[in-house]
Amino acid sequence: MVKANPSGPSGAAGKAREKFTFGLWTVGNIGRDPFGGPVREVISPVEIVKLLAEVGAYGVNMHDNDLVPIDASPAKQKQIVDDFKKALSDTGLVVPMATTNLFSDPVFKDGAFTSGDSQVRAYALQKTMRAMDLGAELGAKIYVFWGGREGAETDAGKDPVDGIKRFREAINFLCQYSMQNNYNYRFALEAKPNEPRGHIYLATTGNYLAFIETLDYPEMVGVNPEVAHETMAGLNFVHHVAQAIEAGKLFHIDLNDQESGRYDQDYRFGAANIKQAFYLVKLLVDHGYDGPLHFDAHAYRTEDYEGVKDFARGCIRNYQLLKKKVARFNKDAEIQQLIKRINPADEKLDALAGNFSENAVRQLKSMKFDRKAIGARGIPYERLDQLAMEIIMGER
Ligand code: DIG
Ligand code: MN
Ligand code: MN
Repeated sequence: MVKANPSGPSGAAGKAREKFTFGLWTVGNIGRDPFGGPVREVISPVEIVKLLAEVGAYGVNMHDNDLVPIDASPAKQKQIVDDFKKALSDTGLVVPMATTNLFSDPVFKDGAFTSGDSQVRAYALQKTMRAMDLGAELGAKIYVFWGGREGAETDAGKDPVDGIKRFREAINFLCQYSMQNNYNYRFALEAKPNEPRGHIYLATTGNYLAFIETLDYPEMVGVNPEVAHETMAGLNFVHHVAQAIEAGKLFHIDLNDQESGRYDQDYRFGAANIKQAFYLVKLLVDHGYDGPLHFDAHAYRTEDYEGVKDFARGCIRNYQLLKKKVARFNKDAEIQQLIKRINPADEKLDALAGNFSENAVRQLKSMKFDRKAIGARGIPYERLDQLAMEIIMGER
C-alpha cells in the first residue's frame, strides 16, 4: 500500500510546485512488450493516484479506458469515477488533461477518425464525446488527440488526402461539441511518425501546425509534442517545440526520452540524451511555458513498483536539476559574452531588413559588404558548447 503525499501537490509550506503530471498508463504500465508479457501486477487508478502523490506529482491524466473499462456498465462507471474523485480529493492531485483511447480496441485497427469505414469513424466520435464528458467531469481543460492508428501499412486502400479530410472533419465536429457543452477545452494534437502503424498520418508536430490552420476553429487547437516521437525519426525535438512556441500553439508537452532510430522507448525524462533535455528545459524556461509538464513515459521492464517510483521521482528530479543548470547557464558571464559575440547585432541593418520599403531595397542593394572579412571571422561555438557541457556535467 502506498502512502498518500501529506503535503499534496502544493508541496511543503504551500509553495507552488511545477505542474508535474503522469498518465494513469505511465506508472500503471505493467511491462508488456511485443516480445514478452506483463512483469508487474495491475494496480488500480486509486492506487496509482496515491503512488503519484507519494512521489510528488501535481496531477494525473488519463485515457477514458485507463479509468473506465470499455465495457463497464453505467453503474460500474459511476463507482469507479466516485472512487477516483475521492482519491483525488484525499491527495490533492488534479486532472489537467484527458484523452481517448482510439488505438487499443480492434475496432480501430485501420484507424479511428481516418478509418475507411463510416461506422468506425462515427463510433470514434461517439467514444471521444463520452471521453470528453468524463474528462470535463474530472476538471480537465486540455484534451489530447494522439492518432496512434491513423495511418496505413500500404496506401493501396485509402487515399492519404481522405485521411487528412476525415481527421479535420472530426476535430471540427469535436470543437463544436466542446463549445456546445462549455467545456472550454484546448485541444492538443500529438504527432508520432510511425508505430503502431507502419506510417502514421500527420507524422510530426510541424505537420500538425500546418493542419491546425485549415480547421474551422484553429484558435482552440494547439499541439502536444512528445520528446520520443520526433527523436525516433531522427529529428530535432527542441526545434519542433520552438516552432510550436513561436506559433503560440504549445498547449501541452509530453516529456520522456529516446534513443534515435529505435522503437518508442518512452524512457525516464533525461535518461538518454541529457544535452537535448537541457536545451528543451532551457527553451521552456526562457519562453515562460507554464503548462503541465507531463511525463508520458514508463519504467524499464526490469522494475517492480519500488522501481516504478524511482522512475517517476527520476523524471521530476531530472527536470528540476536541469532547471537549475539552465539558471547557471543564463547567469554565466563568460557564456553570455560568447553568445553576444556569436550574435553581433546592428539595429540599423535589422531595421532595414525587417521592414520592406523602396528605401530599404535601395540601401540594401547598394550596400558594400566585406564578404571575405565576415567569412573569415571565427565563431566560438567550440568554447561555448564546452562551457554548456561543463554546466550540464556539474563542473561549472
Ligand atoms: C503516446 O505517446 C500517446 C498516448 O500515450 C496518449 O494518447 C498520448 C497522451 O499524452 N500520448
Ligand atoms: Mn511515446
Ligand atoms: Mn504521448
